[in-house]
Amino acid sequence: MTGNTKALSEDEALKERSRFLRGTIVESLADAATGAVAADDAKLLKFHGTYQQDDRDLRNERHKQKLEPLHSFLIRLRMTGGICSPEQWLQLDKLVRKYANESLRITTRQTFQFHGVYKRNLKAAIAGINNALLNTIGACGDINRNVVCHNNPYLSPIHEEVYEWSKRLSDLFLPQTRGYYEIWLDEKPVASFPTEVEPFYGKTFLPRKFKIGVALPPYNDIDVFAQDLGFIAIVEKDKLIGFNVSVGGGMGMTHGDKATYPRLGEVIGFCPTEQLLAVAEQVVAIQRDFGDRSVRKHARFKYTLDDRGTEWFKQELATRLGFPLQSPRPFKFTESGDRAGWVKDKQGRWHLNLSILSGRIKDTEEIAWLTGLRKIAKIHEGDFRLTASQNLIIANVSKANKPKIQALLKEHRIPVPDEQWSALRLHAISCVAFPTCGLAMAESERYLPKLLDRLEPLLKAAGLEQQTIQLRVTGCPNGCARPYLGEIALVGKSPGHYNLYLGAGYVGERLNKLYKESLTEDEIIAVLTPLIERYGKERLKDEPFGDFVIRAKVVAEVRFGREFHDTQ
Ligand code: SRM
Ligand code: SF4
Repeated sequence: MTGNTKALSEDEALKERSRFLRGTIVESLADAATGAVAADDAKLLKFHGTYQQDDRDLRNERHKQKLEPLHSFLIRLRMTGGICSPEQWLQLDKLVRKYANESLRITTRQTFQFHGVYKRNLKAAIAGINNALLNTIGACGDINRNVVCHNNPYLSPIHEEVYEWSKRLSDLFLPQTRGYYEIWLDEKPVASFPTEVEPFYGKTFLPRKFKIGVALPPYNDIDVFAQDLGFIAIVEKDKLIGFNVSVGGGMGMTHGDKATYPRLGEVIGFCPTEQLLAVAEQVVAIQRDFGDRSVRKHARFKYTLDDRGTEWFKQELATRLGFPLQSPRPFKFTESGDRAGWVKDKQGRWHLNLSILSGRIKDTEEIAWLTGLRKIAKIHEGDFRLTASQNLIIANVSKANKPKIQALLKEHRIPVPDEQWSALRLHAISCVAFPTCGLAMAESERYLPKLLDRLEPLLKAAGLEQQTIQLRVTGCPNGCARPYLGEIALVGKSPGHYNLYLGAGYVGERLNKLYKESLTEDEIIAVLTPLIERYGKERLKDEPFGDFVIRAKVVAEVRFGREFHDTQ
């Protein structure tokens, strides 16, 4: 590969010698003396869609008792555009009750995660997912991840067509190694590994994770500018004519390290539909060949672009394609996030948008989410759609089935969002964080309900209950809930302390800015109270909160990722 001359990172050597991601995973899984796998295998397992974790609630206590951490694994599925059938739902439900912590978790990339799978159950769980005709390959690791797509293909034939393109994009970047099938599905080993090839990725795959998303204006429900590669569908005279191409989005950064920053994708051109796959392939190939393979913190595509310049990139892309991209076509996003409650489409079918806080589907004392949705899956004739805001659509419900589903929702106390719900709650997103995430610095998923309970009265008092404000919470700066696109965002700094960011664009078109550092909950409320009061009184007609805080000079506008850390 071309690009860097610096020493390669250890991860590159590991990929190279891994025999196409096999490593010693089989031996690690068989080692009953520990709940963990060998360190190298833990890295390789990511490419297979699973992460080794430990229960952080128990970490100190087990350390004191000289026990090894309580290891378990998360499993992440690959599920393009977040679609699964009722049969698949039922099989996943069965698997999480048998092998995981009895919960399904909808992620911010429209797929499911299982948490709490012990090593001894890992193979059976992954095999079970494959039996459900789903898989986990390439859901994590230095590879193209789950392709996200606008969330309801039934809305129109064009929605369906755009979804089909996202599936093709996903298939284009699937790894070819048989290692996955040998390890998890007992496929006969390939006789001689040197003859196996990864035609696109090669032995070392990509320098870092890579993410693709497809949006269909006016909805930016997938945060297309947060994707390494975003496609914006362009429709003329009711016909899909092609896609604008956005490059270099990404959220991750490290507190206090200005060399790392979130960045929004730039729209660099337009391609007709028939060129889409060629464009995607060459964009990813440029990152494969020029991305930084020495310093992993600097290995994302956004840094390749900023280091070499967008003009260089456009030129390189045109050379590889044999043609330049056309000029971008006009488009306008006016909506982001999900709709709420029952929606009827043009064919008279119903779609129920359920709001699931942090995407966690489990039975609690208040709501029997897992049981209720299992019963619904048993009678549902349409399918399920997961959204990039961690919500669920029970899609394609017939008029006859609607009352049956309504009865099951009621029986299991599953709330249907209506006009009584605060718009803040409907749009809030949070990452997982404690107890499973090894990188969490503060609570996130477990903190969101409490935070909402304190923020909602402030909005009510200001007459803003129905005003959508994008709220994002994460337990660390890695950005898994895309916090730098929150009009209000809290990013964990240390237990109970958060950095407060304000001012992102309502439809994901502008990053936010650090406003206050390391606040406790009481400090967060104290800081937000006067801002929300002012917004209630001084906002212009239809002015989103993110725009207001910039107009009111509370924070400065961030135009480029590189300016993210600049002081005002
Ligand atoms: Fe993420 C790492 C969870 C979406 C940026 N992310 C992790 C790990 C695996 C922690 C780890 O490396 O040990 C987290 C597991 C927590 C757990 O216990 O489940 C984790 N990320 C998640 C999920 C489950 C959050 C959620 O609440 O839904 C999301 C799974 C998405 C999926 O289905 O594929 C998730 N992660 C994201 C997103 C949002 C997106 O893709 O739209 C981002 C920001 C966009 C981006 O990639 O720039 C994101 N995750 C990261 C990063 C920072 C990457 C960087 O460029 O610096 C890390 C850390 C890393 O890779 O080193 C990370
Ligand atoms: Fe973990 Fe940080 Fe991602 Fe939250 S943002 S899931 S704490 S890595």
